[in-house]
Amino acid sequence: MSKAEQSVQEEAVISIHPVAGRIGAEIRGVRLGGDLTQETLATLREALLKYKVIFVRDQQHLDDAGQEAFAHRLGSPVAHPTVPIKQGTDYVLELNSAHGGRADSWHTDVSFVDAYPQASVLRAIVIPEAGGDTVWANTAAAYEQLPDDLKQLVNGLWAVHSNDYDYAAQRNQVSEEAQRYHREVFRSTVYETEHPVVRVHPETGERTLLLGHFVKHFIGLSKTDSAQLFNLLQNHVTKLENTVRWRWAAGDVVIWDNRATQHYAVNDYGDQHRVVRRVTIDGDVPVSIDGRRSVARYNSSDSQSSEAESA
Ligand SMILES: O=C(O)CCC(=O)C(=O)O
Ligand SMILES: [Fe+2]
Repeated sequence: MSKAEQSVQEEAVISIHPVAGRIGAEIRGVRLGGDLTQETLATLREALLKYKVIFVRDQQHLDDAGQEAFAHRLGSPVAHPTVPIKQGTDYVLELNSAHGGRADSWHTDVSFVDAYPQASVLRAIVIPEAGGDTVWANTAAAYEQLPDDLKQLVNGLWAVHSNDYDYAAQRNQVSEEAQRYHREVFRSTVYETEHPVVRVHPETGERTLLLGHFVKHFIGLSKTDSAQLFNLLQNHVTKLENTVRWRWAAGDVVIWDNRATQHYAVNDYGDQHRVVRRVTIDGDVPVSIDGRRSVARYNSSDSQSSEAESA
């Protein structure tokens, strides 16, 4: 690279281009990595809080280590509680369509633990020629758009989230392999956590709806009532006006605020190969409108260890 080209790159102006009306912006003029300036980092953070999900094209220079180094700049990366990390990495979780890795139902990442990740950084490795988009929904806008009477209903409501949820019921097509993976790996340790349905965002102060497919039931409601209320509320979260859809290209990096969004990986690409890699950033324990904190009430490895101790 000549001196002149280098200085053009150093001076590259970062620009922000909203993608949908209520969520999502593409950031141009940035080269992600562990060596970002404080100024660039502040710009990214601000955009993330405002737009909830930010898209960066053409980050082919990043490898797994580079993705992890970038994640370190956003906070403390954290491994998934049950799914093994990709070999040779510290935190990378790979979703490979060839091995049943298709996240085709609406969720907030890892919401079955109390301090679930504040953000996820997802990098596209192999993308089908057509299909395989991802959709994000803005859970702050979803709360804001609720009619007042529904706001009253959810303001004091709490839900139990677990990784032992009904995996097959939430999807149209589920392969044998995916079901086995869910049973043997994903819920190898079972977690249950009580979260407020309305979480106050720790940085923006916005009220967000905390739902998604890890919800088992609402506290104080029967399974049947819970299911109906869940569908009603989820329908508000995932209204098209509230979403943004991204057409991936290999080398894209997408970062979302996991405290203010849900997402869904569209499973419309059949046998085509799709691989994405994720690093999540540690989060804090949610707080309700009335200042109560989420409670982790169970995890099956704890109960095994206490049984072992008492035996
Ligand atoms: O495959 C995708 O686009 C998203 C997968 C997902 O749910 C995640 O990485 O958290
Ligand atoms: Fe996810």
